Amino acid sequence: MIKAEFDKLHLQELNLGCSTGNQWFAKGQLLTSLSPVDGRVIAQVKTATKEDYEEVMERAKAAFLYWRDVPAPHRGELIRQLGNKLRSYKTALGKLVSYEMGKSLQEGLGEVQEMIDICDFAVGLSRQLYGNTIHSERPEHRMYDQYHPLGVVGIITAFNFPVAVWAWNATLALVCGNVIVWKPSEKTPICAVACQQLLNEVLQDNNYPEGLSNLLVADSTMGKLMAEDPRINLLSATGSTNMGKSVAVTVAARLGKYLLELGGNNAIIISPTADLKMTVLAAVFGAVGTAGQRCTTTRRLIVHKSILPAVKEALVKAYSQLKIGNPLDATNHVGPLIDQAAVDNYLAALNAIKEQGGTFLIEGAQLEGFETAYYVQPAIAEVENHFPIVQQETFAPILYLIPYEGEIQEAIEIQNSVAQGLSSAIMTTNIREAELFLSASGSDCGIANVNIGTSGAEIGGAFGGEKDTGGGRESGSDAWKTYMRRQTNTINYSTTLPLAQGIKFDL
Ligand code: UN1
Repeated sequence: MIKAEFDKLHLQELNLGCSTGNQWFAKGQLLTSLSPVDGRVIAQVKTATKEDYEEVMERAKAAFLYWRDVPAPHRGELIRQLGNKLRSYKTALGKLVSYEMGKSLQEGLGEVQEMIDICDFAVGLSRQLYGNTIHSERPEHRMYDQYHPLGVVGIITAFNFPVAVWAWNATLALVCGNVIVWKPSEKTPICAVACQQLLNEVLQDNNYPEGLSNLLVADSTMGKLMAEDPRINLLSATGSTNMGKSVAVTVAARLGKYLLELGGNNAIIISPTADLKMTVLAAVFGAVGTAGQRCTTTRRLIVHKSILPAVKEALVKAYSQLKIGNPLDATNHVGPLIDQAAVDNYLAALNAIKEQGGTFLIEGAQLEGFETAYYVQPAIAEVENHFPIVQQETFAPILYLIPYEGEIQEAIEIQNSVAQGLSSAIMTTNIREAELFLSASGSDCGIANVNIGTSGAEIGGAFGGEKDTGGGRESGSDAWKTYMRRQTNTINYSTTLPLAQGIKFDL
């Protein structure tokens, strides 16, 4: 089946993981992509070397000099065509995402839909890169601010959203007049080759030059090169907090710009007035969707003691209905983890929960009888928020239950008492609780929801979070401003030179 999808994505001939558009080259070692679904080899790609990187950067720099002068709505036209291309390849790309990453087919298709949505957003944006006009304090003067392209935008993405997170960055960066250099996760190189190939086809249709969109399939040393390189004007990196801290230090040392979207430790507060049916649906999708490997995955439920027995009962019932198995089979809810290292982390976390005093409502285990050893049982554990294991993000389907007894402030305090600050939610029908949760003394996260879960954000909002999540914002709202440089302009159309602040300087 997957071979046919490959052919549809025009991947038959490609075994090179470095591209500047039409041209593919790479001198590095072969990287083998194995599917976590059935353990089969999907394909091999040659990785990019340091020398290949130099070639890419030279072409990217040259392409920027051309692209920055193309009017923004014309840049938007390229993205409009990319959106259409993605519409026609949605099934093929969605299946590839599901097969290479292991998420359910529905979620693979959903990821491609996010790409299409951000294309639509970016097309509109290409006519709305607005600055302000400002009234000058000096007579016959005019002031405004405007936004110019930055240059080369580096994009580092993680395996869990192998195509959508690239699209969030790539589409905005391109309509803003930048060129892009993408280093995808080594765990999902074929998804990256497919995206680059689809964008290449659109670039070719428009006779655009090499270097506008570049791909570097390589290991993390390539990410390090990008972080150190002053030719990368913005480095947007998605991944673990450890990775982000290393990127931040390296980029900051050269006073460069970075945009970080790192780990989450997302909680849903369940108040006594919550609609239990909606709550369970939100919690279960949030906890087991993408097998717990979203940065927005629901990791903690902070439940009022009075409804804890009812919540537990409903969760056990819902988990007993979960179907675990091949994610390309649309009847399954949960696919495999990405690889053995992920399974090891999951098992280590289960041990740590026991050692630190937690108890299991649903025991976790590595499952047998599947096509690979990466399928695991989604687990639920009763814990205390301060346990070291609860404080860290384990990229696996482990849901923590934490009770609170008093008022909503206590639940908010627990919710905020972690290092990460990405996504958060409250399930309540009490307007006072909801408003407090959203107020300055409420959730400290970049995303705060009422009566929906922590994951599955729409592209229209700015996406990202505070504290150890890195502070960056991608995707919608005015996140585009990060991809541009701001300039303040003052024009004097009088015949005199009055100074600001009323200063007199007569000669
Ligand atoms: C991620 O896990 O890095 O909000 C991105 C969500 C998705 C994006 C997740 N729209 O769950």
